[in-house]
Amino acid sequence: MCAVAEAPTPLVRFNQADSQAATAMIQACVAIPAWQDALVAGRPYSSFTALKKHAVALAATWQTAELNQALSAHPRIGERPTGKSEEAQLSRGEQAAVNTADQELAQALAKGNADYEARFGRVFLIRAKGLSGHDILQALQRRMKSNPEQETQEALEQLRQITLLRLEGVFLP
Ligand code: 2AL
Repeated sequence: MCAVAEAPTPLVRFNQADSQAATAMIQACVAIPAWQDALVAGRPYSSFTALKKHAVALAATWQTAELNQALSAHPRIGERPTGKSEEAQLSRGEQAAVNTADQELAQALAKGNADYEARFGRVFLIRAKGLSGHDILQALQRRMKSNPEQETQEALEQLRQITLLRLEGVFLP
């Protein structure tokens, strides 16, 4: 018999790494250093479920300041980043169903983004995974009718969902 050593799971690596390496594993989930630090400080986790529970509880405290901080990791819908950074790669995957070759759609999204930024003062944020460009445009037009407070809550909810999706991508590859 030949015992083959199994590669450690991402959770085991996360639990055992030094703080810097552990932070690097989850950094691209959301650009909020306080969330990253608290998640790392909460180690070790007995399961991904336990880790996720802590991540969700931390995210529930986010307000406008955190939302603005996080937007650096979320390029505009329709402006798929070409970079090699982990954030850029994740974003490309999430926006994969947005057909940027459709000129009419691309123009409508660009105008929608500009209108949204003029009204709310920050980039339009949506959990894009699985949504077509038309779905996203529809959501943008619906959310343009919200008042600023409602829309901040909606954007925060979208940010929490993107963060969780990215976290699942790290630990349940
Ligand atoms: C994004 C992004 O990069 N990934 C995603 O789900 N949403 N950006 C955005 N402005 O909503």
